[in-house]
Amino acid sequence: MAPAVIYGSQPDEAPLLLGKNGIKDTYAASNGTYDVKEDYNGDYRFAPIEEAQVSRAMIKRYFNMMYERAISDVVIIGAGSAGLSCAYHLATTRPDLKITIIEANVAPGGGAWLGGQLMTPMVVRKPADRFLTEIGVPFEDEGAFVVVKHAALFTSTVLSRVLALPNVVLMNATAVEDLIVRPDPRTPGSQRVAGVVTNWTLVALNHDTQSCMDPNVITAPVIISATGHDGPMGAFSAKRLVSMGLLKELGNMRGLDMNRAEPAIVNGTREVAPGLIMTGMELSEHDGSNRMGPTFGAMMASGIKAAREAIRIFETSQIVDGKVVA
Ligand code: AHZ
Repeated sequence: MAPAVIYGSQPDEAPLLLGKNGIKDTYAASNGTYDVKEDYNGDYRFAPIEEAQVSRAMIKRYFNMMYERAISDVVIIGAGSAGLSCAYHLATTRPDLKITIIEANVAPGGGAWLGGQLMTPMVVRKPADRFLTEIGVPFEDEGAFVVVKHAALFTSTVLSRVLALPNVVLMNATAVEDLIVRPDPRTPGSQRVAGVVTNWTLVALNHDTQSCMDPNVITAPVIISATGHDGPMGAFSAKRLVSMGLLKELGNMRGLDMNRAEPAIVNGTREVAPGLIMTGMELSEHDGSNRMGPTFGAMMASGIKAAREAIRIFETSQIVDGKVVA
């Protein structure tokens, strides 16, 4: 049987051939052969590496990815429970679309690593449990709702499913600082959101301490904002729509009512401004709807609805070079 190639075959990354069982063998590489050994009794030996190979392995992939995604099909702002659910549904339904997720935090997942009051279980009201079944998250059935034993089981599963999809990239530690707007060819006289303005989050947090540090841009015919309710980073697009005159005023998130809040978020998920779909708790700030507190079904269902809205835009628009032209 031919040995398995376990490293890339780029000239700056020696292709390594894995021997029988991968336990100990001689590795053949373009620059010679060497021994490795998987020995946990004090003689574990790695294949050799040059520091520059590590740098180049990262740099070329990351910057090729940025180059390629400068024009994306869909940008999702925020990788919380709504943004990730949206990314999963959209990327699996439309594998032809290049979906780029921008997450300001180093750790994707937003507020979905815990349930409520820093407790671990996650409550999901039916029928949103169907999404858990689809992505393979086990739960306990309590009748009208289900409970995942740890919120992190949901978040790590949806995150790993999303990241494994070939049409999705995630740029974390990257903040959306502004929106690109152009005259809307579909509605004369109105503005269309046509992309995002980004910066490394650590740079975005330091605009007041340094001289001008200009941003980068990504254009896309559809932007999906999933930045959560107001907070240090939240409700970004809703607030920006107000400050640039595309929304009169914020509705402001109302007090907690689980029964009103969850359907309001799911059913209200829509294209709130041409080119900009809003999902998850950011919508409560835009529309002035209630919060639901620690029940997460609406985040999953709103994410799915946002994905469906995006598909509708693709099916009804003429798009050239990442721009809606008609
Ligand atoms: O870091 C933010 C988080 O991961 C990210 N984000 C915010 N602003 C950003 C920006 N650029 C890039 N300018 C940005 N990323 O967006 C993510 C939002 O995730 P979240 O978990 O805060 O929001 P969600 O709507 O997905 O889930 C809300 C969960 C809540 S809050 C709540 C309540 O308070 O009642 N109830 C539920 C279920």
